[in-house]
Parts: sequence; C-alpha cells; structure tokens
Amino acid sequence: MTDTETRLYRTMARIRHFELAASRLMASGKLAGSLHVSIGQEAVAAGVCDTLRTSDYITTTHRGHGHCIAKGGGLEPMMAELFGREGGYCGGRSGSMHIADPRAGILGANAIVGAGIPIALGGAFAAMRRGDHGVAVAFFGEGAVAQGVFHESLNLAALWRLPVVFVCENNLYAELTPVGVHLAAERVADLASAYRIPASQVDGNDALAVRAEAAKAVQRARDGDGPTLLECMTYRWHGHFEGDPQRYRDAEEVQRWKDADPLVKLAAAAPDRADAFARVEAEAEREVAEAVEAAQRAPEPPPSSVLADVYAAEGVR
Ligand SMILES: Cc1ncc(C[n+]2csc(CCOP(=O)(O)OP(=O)(O)O)c2C)c(N)n1
Ligand SMILES: [Mg+2]
Repeated sequence: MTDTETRLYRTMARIRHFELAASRLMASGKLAGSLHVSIGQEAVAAGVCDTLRTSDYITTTHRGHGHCIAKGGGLEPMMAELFGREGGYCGGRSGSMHIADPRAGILGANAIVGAGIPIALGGAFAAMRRGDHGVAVAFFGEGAVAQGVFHESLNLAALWRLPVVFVCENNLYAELTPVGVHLAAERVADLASAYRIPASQVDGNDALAVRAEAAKAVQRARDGDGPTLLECMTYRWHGHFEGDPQRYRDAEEVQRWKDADPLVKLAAAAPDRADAFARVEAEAEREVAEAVEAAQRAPEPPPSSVLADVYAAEGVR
C-alpha cells in the first residue's frame, strides 16, 4: 500500500496525462463531439475520491474525466469512449459526457448542469436503506448552484439525513460567465447553512487539504450524521471546451492559477517523495499512451447496433 501523498500524486498525474492526451487528440481532429477538461482541478477529484470505497457512489458533470479516473474508472474504456469505439464505457455511443461504471460506483457523468446532484441522493438513499454505511458524492460546478435542483437536493438530503457529500468545484466560471455575474452568494459554502448543512471552503488545488476536509465529511455521512457541503476553490487552465477562444479572461489570470498547479503544490509539500512521484508520473504517462493505442486499435461499433439500448426503438424498427 502506497502512502497517501504518492497515491494522491499518482491519481492527479493519471488525470493530467489522460486529459492532456485527450486535448491533443481533439486538436488533431481524432476525437468527435465536444470535450471539457479539468486540467488544473485534479486535486479535488483525487482528494475526495481517496476517502471513498469502491462501493461508494459518485455522480459528476460534463467535466468529469478526473472524477471517473479518481474513483477507479479504467483509462482504456474511457479513452475508447472518447474515440467512439466499441470497447468504450457506453459502446462508443456517448463520448466524453456520459461515462458511467456502476461497478466502480460511478453513477454517471451528466451533460445537464446540476442533474447529477439528485442522482447522488438516490445512491445515498439506497446505501441508507441497505444500512451498509455507504456514501455518495455529488461533484458539480458553481454554475449548478443557481439551478433549482441544487436547492431541492440540499433540502431533501438535510431532511432525510442522507449520507451524501456535495462537492462544489468553484472554478470561477460557468461557460464564459464569471461567478460574480451568475451567482448572488459570495461563497457557495454559505448557502448550506440555510438547510442546516455543515459546509466549508477549501483550497481546491491542495490535494491534502481537500482530502482532509473530505475525510471529515465522508465520516459524518458514514456515521449517519447526514450531508456536508464542500466548496473547493480551483480553476480550469483550458477553455470551457477545447477550442474555446477564451475572450472572457486574460492570460495573466490563467498564469496565476498555473503557478498554483496542484501537482507542483503536492510535490513541494512532500519533497522526500520526489523519486516516488517521478516514478508514478512516468507510469501514468505510459498507461495513458497504452490506453490511446488500445482505443485506436479497437473496432468501431457496427451500424447494426445503432438501435441497441434505445428505449423507444420499437416503433422505429
Ligand atoms: C441545464 C443546463 N443549462 C445550461 C447548460 C449549458 N452549459 C453547459 S456547461 C455550463 C456551465 C457549467 O458551469 P459550472 O457548473 O461552473 O461547471 P464548469 O464548466 O465550470 O466545470 C452550461 C451553462 C447545460 N448543459 N445544462
Ligand atoms: Mg464553473
């Protein structure tokens, strides 16, 4: 069993290299659809998921590769899905934004802003009914906080003391809109008190700090003490989507956040682990390269499969 720091660094390196590869592939025209990467935000996924069991649940968003990787999603089926290949998590029919793996507790990425939050409540409710001390985590951006479903979910989770942790990745923008324009509250964490839910705000680029706060929240949930909200302050280095011209922010702001790179931050906090970090980073890069190769070799889904898994297909046949 590796130490916490090396585990966190490994997870962040796997996310970073997966998304760097995906970004390059998208730029070179090898991937279809749209792609939202979380480069710069890796510490949130790594820190939170390090406190979870395989049987715990997560739900995520359109920017969900990191959460899926941190929760135990496979690089190969994820990459194959991005390529639209048969071996992908959804048989190549969904692309980046609907990756799910129930065996790893990944109840799904979700292209609808806020829509993953109530699904996590369902996971938490199921765990509560089973009595197995399972926990569900809902990852969402600060853009989801203005959606009614966020408030409905906090209300119900508090009333039913559901074992759920709400993790808001506040990366200061929703699409092209800065948070000060789309959210009346100054801190997302402040909204939780209206529902009598404990909350805290944490440096979302500090994997150890995220892990420490998440560990407390997850333990509360496991102990039957109900939900917690965690607001993680972070930043995406890339545009909202790959290809975004980013006219809404300036280069200095992006650079300031690049200087707060979560991987560099963890490396600085654990200088004695430098060799281990270099080893796991090289391994991550290799694993991603292998996943890309495997995905490219994988077959395309046959045209005859086009109606598979389509619920309303009867009348079409
Ligand atoms: C219900 C809904 N409204 C609008 C959109 C279009 N949309 C896609 S991503 C996004 C912004 C999301 O911002 P945030 O939740 O902060 O996540 P981030 O992209 O910053 O990770 C919007 C408005 C959508 N997908 N779903
Ligand atoms: Mg955002």
